[in-house]
Amino acid sequence: MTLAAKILQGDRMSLARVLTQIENETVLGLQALNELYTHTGKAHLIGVTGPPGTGKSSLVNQLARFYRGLGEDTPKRVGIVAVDPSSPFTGGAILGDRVRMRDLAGDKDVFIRSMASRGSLGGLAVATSGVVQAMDAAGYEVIFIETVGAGQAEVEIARLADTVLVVEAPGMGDDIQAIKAGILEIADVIVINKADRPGVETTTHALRSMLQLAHPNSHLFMDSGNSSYSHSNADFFAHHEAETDTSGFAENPKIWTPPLEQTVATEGIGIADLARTIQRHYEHLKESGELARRLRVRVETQLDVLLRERLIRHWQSQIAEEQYRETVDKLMRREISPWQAADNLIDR
Ligand SMILES: Nc1nc2c(ncn2[C@@H]2O[C@H](COP(=O)(O)OP(=O)(O)O)[C@@H](O)[C@H]2O)c(=O)[nH]1
Ligand SMILES: [Mg+2]
Repeated sequence: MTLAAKILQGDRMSLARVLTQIENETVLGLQALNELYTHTGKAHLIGVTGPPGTGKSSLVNQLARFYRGLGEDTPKRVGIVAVDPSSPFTGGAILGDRVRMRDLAGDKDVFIRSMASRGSLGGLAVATSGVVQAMDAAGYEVIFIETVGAGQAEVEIARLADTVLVVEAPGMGDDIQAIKAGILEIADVIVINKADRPGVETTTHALRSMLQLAHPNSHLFMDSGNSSYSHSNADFFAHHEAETDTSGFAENPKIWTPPLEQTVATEGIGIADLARTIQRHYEHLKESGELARRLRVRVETQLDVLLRERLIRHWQSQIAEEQYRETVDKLMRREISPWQAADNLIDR
């Protein structure tokens, strides 16, 4: 029996082994993914991102407990992928996660995997997507993708998800500029965790202002035909306008308004509400056709990365090292331009 077949039968050991193969991009890993791919596309992928220390792992732990039946009648199987794009080591942050997610240890319907940086960012995103696909095929119905930090890497990885939670915390609100507008743009739900700490209102207010500042002309957006879905913070602004002018804009089922949710992850406060909001977003994605659209973008992105990789590898196997060196020498002597050099090396 192949590893993939064992995974489809629910064998955790085989899944763990295949995930390692996928991370290392081995032939065995790729073979397994080929076999597993037709079984993917069923899981709800939830991205969790935001600055370090805001409580992402604690939140994932609580949400996972919720999905495991603490707050729901039908328990779901939960997969968790913790990605650290900043570190090549599975060091401190991940160890901390283990402690935060201790509650889930021993539950055979929860699968936790940590991934650290290896090589290129594109490579990490592809590896993460492979790991998520294997978990999806293995029957994990809700899969969390937690990323550390708040840079471009996080945005790339968060895009792998259907629903993106951006987690912030009070105190960081004082330094609101630190919150990258880019990270708010990809948010489907904004979570203000550590709501037990002073300054929650300040942070909430600051985040609202940030969203409005990012789209000062959002009223123009509101007036335009709003039948098309826009994954934009303008929707958020529009919602607040709608609350007062009762234009009914917010009632448009095709428009998603990224809500702000307050939680205390360490106490489990606000988790049920957050889970409901996540579910509402998933329903919205399905009803509006946005789920299919995001899936298509994801499939295209993955295909593009793979094509690029393979084309370069193919090209490298065709070209003599000697010819490459000679071309660089010519470039150094300014005999040809880099554009000519590239052309020369490609259409020989
Ligand atoms: N006071 C308070 N502390 C929290 C809360 N959520 C998490 N923490 C603590 O904040 C620290 C960082 O949490 P962690 O989940 O590792 O954050 P991450 O880096 O975003 O994954 C830990 O010491 C948690 O116990 C909360 O809601 N309130
Ligand atoms: Mg964490």
